[in-house]
Amino acid sequence: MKKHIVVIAGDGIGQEVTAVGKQVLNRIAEKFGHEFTYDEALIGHVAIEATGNPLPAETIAKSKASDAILFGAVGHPKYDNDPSAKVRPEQGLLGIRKALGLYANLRPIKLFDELLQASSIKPEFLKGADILFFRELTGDVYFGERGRKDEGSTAYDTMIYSRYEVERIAVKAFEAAMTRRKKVCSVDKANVLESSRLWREVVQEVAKRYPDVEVEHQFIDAAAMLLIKDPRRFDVVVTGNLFGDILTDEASQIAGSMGMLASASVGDSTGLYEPIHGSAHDITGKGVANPLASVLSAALMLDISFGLKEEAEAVVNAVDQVLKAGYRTRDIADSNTPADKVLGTQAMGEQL
Ligand code: GGG
Repeated sequence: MKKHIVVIAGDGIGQEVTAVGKQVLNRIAEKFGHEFTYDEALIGHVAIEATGNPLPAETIAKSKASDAILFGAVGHPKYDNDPSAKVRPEQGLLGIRKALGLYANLRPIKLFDELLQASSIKPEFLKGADILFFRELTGDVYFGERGRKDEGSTAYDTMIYSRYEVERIAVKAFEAAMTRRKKVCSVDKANVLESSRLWREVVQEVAKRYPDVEVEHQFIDAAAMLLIKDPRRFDVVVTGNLFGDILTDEASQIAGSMGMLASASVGDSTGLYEPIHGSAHDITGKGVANPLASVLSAALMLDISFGLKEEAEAVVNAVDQVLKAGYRTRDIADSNTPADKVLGTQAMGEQL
């Protein structure tokens, strides 16, 4: 199979982890007789530095012309400490999702057995946890009208959803549930927010088309609590952009680390595959970032965009084997990990 992949490594550790994700894709191509070609494109802070624009037109054009995108991360601390900055790296990521119509962000929470002890949650509440999050990605407060008024002393962001936007993500979630344990939990804040009341109404309508799927609705505050208290009660979770962003960072603790969570953004155009973690400037350039989220994102690409199930499984199995052999990056190491088994980014990649 011939496929053309655009690598958008972005900022901070995005560069380091994406290099390992690409290496793994190359090994798969060699082993299974595929031909993967690559191009590179800029986004985020590195794009602002090079062009003044966090999402250059060339990046969109290359992405649209590709079969899949291997993405790293965006962000830079200089903008975090400058709330008045008009141009920000995150505009690149939000912009590319919108430009490509990538409205569904799949975030599998996969707990490898070997990492049971690495999690912040007690193993007896955790073993067997397996959740697939659907985070809506092109609506909500991230894209609603925002601004300042009263001479800058009041700020607002608008949480907005249309029936169409909710329906299409709900359908994706229910379809996925049909292939899993047939349970959907929809998360909103319908006791307070009008956009959440529409969300719940539409999810209830979609649910009628899937009588075999058990549906529950949880408020975001309760869902955040239940995720830690009893993660095994969840199968598919569907929620909006902001709630999904927050809940999946929380859920990363089920998998042991943010460095373990992959994601797939899909919709109207080329799929984009990225770790859920950001640019992590505190560890950038130190060679210690966990590359496994990028590697597992590459596995999602093989499966979802290319339909290469066996190849995707080979990647997941390789990660499993490396963990079984005791190798850890420092975010998933614990006091029982021998020093010679704690590896840096590249060395971890070489074990796969
Ligand atoms: N790889 C994920 C990433 O770069 N995250 C940083 C970020 O700006 N995230 C915002 C979002 O995911 O909506």
